[in-house]
Amino acid sequence: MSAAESMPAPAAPARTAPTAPGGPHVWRGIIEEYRDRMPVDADTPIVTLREGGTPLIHSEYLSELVGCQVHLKFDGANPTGSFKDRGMTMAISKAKEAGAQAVICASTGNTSAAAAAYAAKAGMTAGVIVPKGKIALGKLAQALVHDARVIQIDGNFDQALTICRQLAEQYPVELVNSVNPYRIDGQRTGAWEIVDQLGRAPDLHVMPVGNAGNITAYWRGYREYAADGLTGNLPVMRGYQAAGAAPIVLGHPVEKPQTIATAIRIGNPASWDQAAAAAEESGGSIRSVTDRQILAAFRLIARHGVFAEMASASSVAGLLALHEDGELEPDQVVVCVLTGHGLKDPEWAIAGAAEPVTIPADLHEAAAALDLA
Ligand code: AN7
Repeated sequence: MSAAESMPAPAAPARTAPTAPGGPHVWRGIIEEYRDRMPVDADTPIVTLREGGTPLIHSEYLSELVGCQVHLKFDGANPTGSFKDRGMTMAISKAKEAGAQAVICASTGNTSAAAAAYAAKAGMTAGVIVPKGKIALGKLAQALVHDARVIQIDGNFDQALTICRQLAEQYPVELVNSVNPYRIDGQRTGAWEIVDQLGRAPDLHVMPVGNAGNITAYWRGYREYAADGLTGNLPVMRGYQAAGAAPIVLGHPVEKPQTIATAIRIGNPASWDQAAAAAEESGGSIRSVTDRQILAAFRLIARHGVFAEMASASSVAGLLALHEDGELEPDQVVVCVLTGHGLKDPEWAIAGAAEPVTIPADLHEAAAALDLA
């Protein structure tokens, strides 16, 4: 009898594959993982790229430097390379449930990348409006590769958002910026993951602030877990804007925001009041860091193995500023959120690095170039 004859006949393929197959070690995406806390029911079509479940990375270097236990929540490890996927899986699933065929958003880059990807997965059309010349190349590439309709304006994010709000009011398109409450619902999962990963909430939570949706979502997430007894403590929330785009710090909108951290180049955040409330209720603050501080933090974490984008580095810049100002208590548990991946904008990485060495294809030359010989 040949081996082939002893093999059982292949099972007939299942008529419909489950939407989220996998055993106990397979991450199913934030909606399935936290289904009982999400505004979905059995009929909601779940549009997912298996976002979330991102690493919480303990930083020995930063811990030693500031005298605390510092963890980096690396949301650059999401499918489109930023935390926006957490909100977008919810917003696009609910848009699909409502029968929408098209979605629209304004963006400094990451929201448009996520909207384009999730709309493509759902078989919907995405329109994205971005400030011309002010979004990272990788983010533009993402919107284009997923066939979004990309509109560039001679203007900034705030103006783009105004146009998108009006489009959604006057035309049959669903707005998927974070003024869409489902976006915030999805982004709460970042806080839940941190508590699930640490076994408690951190003492101090540090993050970038742009349009201010994410800090709103994190604070809600922590409070909900605390209300349900899943954490006994709540963190102090500290948000960091870029100094040239710091409306909440200044107390008034900034008409012409400027910063190298283009993701948070926002002068009139939509969730301003909620962000201010999160800071106040938690005993924290919204402050600013300069582009120089952001760039230094970007390089520092990269030198220790984590490549996050410029805007994300504002959280670490903020932590370092707290340390320098003597505002950290020893041995606190700290989480800095790294919201997006450094690969979004490789130009920044290359700009600050030494030129690669070019040699003939030769062992001895290689050994010499590496200072081995
Ligand atoms: C990497 O993509 O606003 O305070 O249009 O991409 O919730 O706005 C991006 C924001 C932080 C700020 N880090 O979060 C957009 C957009 C990264 C970001 C923020 C953004 P919010």
